[in-house]
Amino acid sequence: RQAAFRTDLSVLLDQVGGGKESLSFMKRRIRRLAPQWATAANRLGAKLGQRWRDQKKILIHVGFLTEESGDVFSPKVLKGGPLGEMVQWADILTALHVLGHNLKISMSVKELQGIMLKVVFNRGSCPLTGPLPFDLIYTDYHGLQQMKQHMGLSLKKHKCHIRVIDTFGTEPAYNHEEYATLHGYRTNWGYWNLNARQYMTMFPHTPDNSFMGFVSEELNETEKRSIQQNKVNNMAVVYGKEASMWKGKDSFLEILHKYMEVHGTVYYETQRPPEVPAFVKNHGLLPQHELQQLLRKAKLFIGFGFPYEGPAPLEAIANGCIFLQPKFQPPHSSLNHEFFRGKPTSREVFSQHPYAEEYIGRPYVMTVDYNNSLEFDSAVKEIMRTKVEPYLPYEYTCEGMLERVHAYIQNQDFCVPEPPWPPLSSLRLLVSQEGQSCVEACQSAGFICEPAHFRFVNNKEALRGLEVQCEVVDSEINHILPAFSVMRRECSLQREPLLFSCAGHSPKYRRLCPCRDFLRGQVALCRDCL
Ligand code: U2F
Repeated sequence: RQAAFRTDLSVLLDQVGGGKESLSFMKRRIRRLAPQWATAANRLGAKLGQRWRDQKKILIHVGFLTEESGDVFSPKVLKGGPLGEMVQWADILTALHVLGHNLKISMSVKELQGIMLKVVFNRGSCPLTGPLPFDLIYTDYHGLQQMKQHMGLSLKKHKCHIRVIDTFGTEPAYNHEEYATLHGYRTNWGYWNLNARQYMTMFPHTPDNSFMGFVSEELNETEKRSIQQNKVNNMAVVYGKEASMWKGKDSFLEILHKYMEVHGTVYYETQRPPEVPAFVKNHGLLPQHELQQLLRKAKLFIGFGFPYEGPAPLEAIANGCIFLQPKFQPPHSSLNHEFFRGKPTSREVFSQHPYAEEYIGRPYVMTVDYNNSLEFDSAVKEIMRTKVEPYLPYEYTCEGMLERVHAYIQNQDFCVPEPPWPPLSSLRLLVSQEGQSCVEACQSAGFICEPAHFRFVNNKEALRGLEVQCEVVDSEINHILPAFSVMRRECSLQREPLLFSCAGHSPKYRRLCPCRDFLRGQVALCRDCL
């Protein structure tokens, strides 16, 4: 069947159910952004014209909100706990619904079992042994574990249909069970032996994974103009809804307060948290739409290092603020920071919000060394002088997210060995420097690493084409391959396709890197990808 765009979200809102604060938060968000999604659906509809879109049967099982996973998130929704994951799931549900797919949604193991039982009843076929009644399954690491328990071996058989929503991403070396175990990449999460592109992240962290994202506020021209007229040049909002995020930040707050009125949205029960200085105007945790109003007036949104990589800086910039954040030197990673420890990635994080730094940058984002109080001081002064317009990268608009999810759903196929998407026309073969990853090598040439293209460059012809001097060409299981050592004139190809990795690097090796072009503002897609 052909999928038809939907602009009415009432069926979706009924499907999400209720009771828990996390679900109420998601429903409020879905309702609030409904007009924005409707406009986006119409625009994307016009852009795609008469193109056929398959309607898919999709199961969505949100594992981290189930009681069985411990659900630590729901009780903290109104108390300053993380909301980023709920923002993203609300937007994923909306995007799939708006694109016109057939959704079954489960937020508890009981619902999951109910859905599976209904399938048995309606079709007379058992999901444990028969064909999978879904084209796609969106879940997370908790959900994956639960589905393994309840579907047993059949999950393995249907693995290629799964998509795992994974905020910070999973690199191939951590995902391959045997390799991870043998080489010290074993963590709490990885080792599912999926194709690494089946993990979908919140920001485009490593191109080894697919970038799912979420959306932010969009403003029309009238709103943009009125925001610019009503900006209060000396008003700052601090990023951090939990008091602990303010701990030890007094000296920066003092400097900031020399120039600006400082606002906060820190959760508190009865008394002002001691971490928040008396001169700060604390509004308490605000509902999302009230936070947006506050950001519309403010000139500066300032981060103190935590939380990492959340949605709020994008919302601030979309509402015309400049985001000031600390540089991390040395970078934070799973090797040296508690928060990242045990996460299946060795990505190094060079600032609180690398996406804001690398993809948005000045004048909207200023990343400075907070240990240097002069630098900090002059950044604040510069921000007060600088005029910016509200800005939102296309990939974080509703239309951008719909376009990307549409492209994935219609084209990404992990069930066939040689999928034709992304098209080969987008491939640009490059060689990395020694010690450089393919993420960096492609980036420095204005491209992005495309793991789907490794299979085209993992051969002798590619080495010959590059005029690499190889005395031997062998094939091994190692996540930095294909690569060669100049010194030793050794060339190695990759024997395990699951270990094709953009992220890997090694000091002695130059890597063969399959890069591709990308659309401006939509890094997930190449020029011929749509
Ligand atoms: C990130 O999670 P957080 O929830 O801490 O991320 P934030 O950037 O603070 O923002 C989440 C949402 O909270 C909303 C705001 C954002 O959409 O509109 N909000 C609000 O409704 N009221 C307020 O007063 C203040 C903010 C990240 F997303 C997670 O993946 C990580 O686990 C976490 C830790 O790094 O950081």
